[in-house]
Formats: sequence, C-alpha cells, structure tokens
Amino acid sequence: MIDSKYFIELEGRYGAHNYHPLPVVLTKGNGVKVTDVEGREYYDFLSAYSAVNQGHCHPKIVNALIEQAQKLTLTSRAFYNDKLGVYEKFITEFFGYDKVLPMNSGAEAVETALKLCRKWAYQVKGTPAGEAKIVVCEGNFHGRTTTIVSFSVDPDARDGYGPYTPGFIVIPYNDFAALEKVFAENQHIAGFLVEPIQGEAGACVPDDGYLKKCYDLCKKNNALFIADEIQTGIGRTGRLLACDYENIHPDVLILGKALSGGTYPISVVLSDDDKMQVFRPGQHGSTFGGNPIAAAVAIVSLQVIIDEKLTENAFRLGEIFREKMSEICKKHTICNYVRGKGLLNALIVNNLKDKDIAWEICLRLAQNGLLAKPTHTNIIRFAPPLVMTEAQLLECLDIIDKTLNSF
Ligand code: IF1
Repeated sequence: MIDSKYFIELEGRYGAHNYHPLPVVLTKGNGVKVTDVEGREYYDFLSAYSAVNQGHCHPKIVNALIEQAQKLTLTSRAFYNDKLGVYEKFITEFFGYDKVLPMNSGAEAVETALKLCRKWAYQVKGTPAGEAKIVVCEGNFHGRTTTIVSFSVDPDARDGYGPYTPGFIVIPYNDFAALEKVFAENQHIAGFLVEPIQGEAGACVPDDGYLKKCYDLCKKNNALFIADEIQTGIGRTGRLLACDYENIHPDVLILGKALSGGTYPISVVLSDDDKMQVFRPGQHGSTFGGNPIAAAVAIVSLQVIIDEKLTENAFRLGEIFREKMSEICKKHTICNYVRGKGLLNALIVNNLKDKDIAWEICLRLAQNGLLAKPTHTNIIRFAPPLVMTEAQLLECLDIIDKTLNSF
C-alpha cells in the first residue's frame, strides 16, 4: 500500500540517515498549509527553516519559475544572458549595495563571504598573507561545509570532520566585551561573522544595541561586519533585515532561503565595490550561481515581500504570537518561556525527567494539525510563513494550547 509508511521506508532504505524527520510524509503545499499522503492538512510552523516566507507554492513565484524554465535555464557564466544583469541591478538597489555575487546554497554564500573577507584583508587592509582571523560566535549555524563546521561548537555538526580550517576565533554570542577583548589581543581581525538572531540556537535574540556596538567596533578596527541573514532576512523578523532593527548596514550581507520562496536554491553575497573588487575573473564562481531561473525567481520573490507587506505582517503577528504564547506558558509547567522577533520565535520547554519533551510535543502538535520541529531537546522553533492571517495564527495558538494541555 502506498502510504506514509511506504515513503518513510523508502527513505530509510535508500537515503543516508543524516536527518531524523517527524513521521509526516508531505505531498502538497499551499500558502501556510501542507498536506500529507493520507490527505491530512497541517499548518506549517517551520516554513522549511524560513525558506517559505512567501507561503508554499506562491503562484507568482511558481509562474516565474515555469516561464523561465521554458525559455532558458542555464548558460553558465561563460556567456552573458538577458536575466543576470537585470537581477543584479534589482537586488543591489533593493538592499542598497554596489555589487552582488550570486550563489546557490546558504553555505556557499557564507563560504563566499569568508573568501571575500580574507582576500579583502590581504589586498586592501594589508594583513600579512595567511594571518587573517575571522571572529564567530558560540551557538552559530552558518552551514555544513568543512570550513564552516570548523568554527561550529556543535559536536553533531563538527565532530569527525577534521582536520579543521584554521583562522577563526569563537566568542560568546551577545557578549560585546568578548569582541572588544579579541580586537585588543589580536592584530589581524579581518571580520566578524554573526547571525543577527541565532536561528538554530533557538531564536536567540541579542540585547538591544549589541549588534550596533559590534558594528561600530568593527568599523573602528577596520574589520568587516558580516551579517548572515539567510534565516533572519527577507521579512522574517518583522523588518526586511534583522539588522534594520539597529539601523546598521552590514559591510557584507549574506542571504538565501526565502530569496526564492522555497522554490529554488538561491543565495547571494552583497557588498560594495571596495570589497567586491578583490574577486577577479577566475577567482571564484559556481556553475549554477545566478542562473536565469534564479534571477527570474528571486526578483519576483522579493517583490512579493513588498507587494503583500509580509514584513509588516510578520511584525504584527509576531507581537500577537509572543503575547498569547506568554499567557499560554503560564498555564503549563512544561513551558518555560517564548522568545523571538517577528515570526521567528522559539518556545523553551522544561525537560521533565530528561525526556525529549520537545520531540513529544511536536509529535502531538502534528496529530493536532500543526508542524513544528525542535532545534534542541528543549527548544521548539515556531516560524510560520509570513502570509499567515491573524485568524489562522489564533487558530494555531489554540492548537498549541490544546496540545500542551495534553501533558
Ligand atoms: C540543515 C539548522 C536552521 C542558516 C544560516 C546558513 C545556513 C543556514 C543562518 C546554510 C541553514 C538550515 C540548514 C538545515 C536546517 C536549517 C537550520 F537547523 F541547520 F541550523 F535553519 F537553523 N546560515 N539552515 O540557518 O544554508 O546551505 O542550508 O542553504 O542543514 O539541517 P544552506
């Protein structure tokens, strides 16, 4: 019989076991809802880790994908095409930068930003070859390449993948004094790579002013402030960029995920001429980076964010969500507190008797029609598509409340 069990067994038999999904087999997505192979509907409260900000299968984005796919899908960068330059102009003006370097996955864009930062240090700042250091934070998640996991502090992400790439200094997140100390003790700090809100760590929001102080300190020390907004960007936190809350304009901005509304792998690095000019022909690239489909899809995906006022919606619904969730938390001993900004939130639960209570809560949420996933054994991320209505959000809050009542 072709049912959920059948598909789960297929993946178990033929797929690497590098994930542990919830036992839900999806076959359709539309807006804030997804449907499993048995026809059950769910509110999606993960949004594919903030890739589906515009809602599943947004018609305008899907149509842009289909239209371009029937015309020209890929030229490589060996030739020009009539889509890339138009996209580059659109996205650099959209975010206020001179130049963009288009890639595909988030990790590729992070790697690009690291290479940019190092090369800028050697060619522009005058750092001695091989001496550039980049500062990152504990609790970071920037992707899964060997260099990126070299500066992860998560054993699952990092262990067993050595030898590790050198040149990174790890400091506590949300600890400005720690960054000051690093600059005081190290000569060749080239940049500071930071998530404005740490997603994987469970929507960790730093103190007000932390990012601005770090940004100013980088400026003072001629080091690049590199913002990884792959998860927090494109309206998710209630501003176009999470950095907008502190009115800082990162020297290097990294975006991914919702650049395509979840329809296609698209990422970018944005920066200004004095940084981006370090890349000369043949010194970086990617077969699919900036391909015509990505170009067409990204323009429409960003336009949807503006036309449908999704950033404003995320801000308003986020306020409602955290306020109602705080009330719900007071009623349930297993709830500790909720945190986040816009529609990037997380519920911190109390681990009763060390059970993996977050997983159990997510299993029961699924039975009640809402999909969410723990980021850690005691943290559940709540991040619905930004197209959610207030009525749908209130219905989801009822589902969460009802589910917590069952513990
Ligand atoms: C997985 C986490 C989230 C990201 C930030 C770069 C990347 C990501 C801030 C890399 C990707 C995804 C990856 C996915 C699960 C998910 C995730 F749990 F892994 F950490 F969202 F929090 N910077 N995050 O969040 O982008 O190469 O994946 O396109 O690997 O399990 P990517």
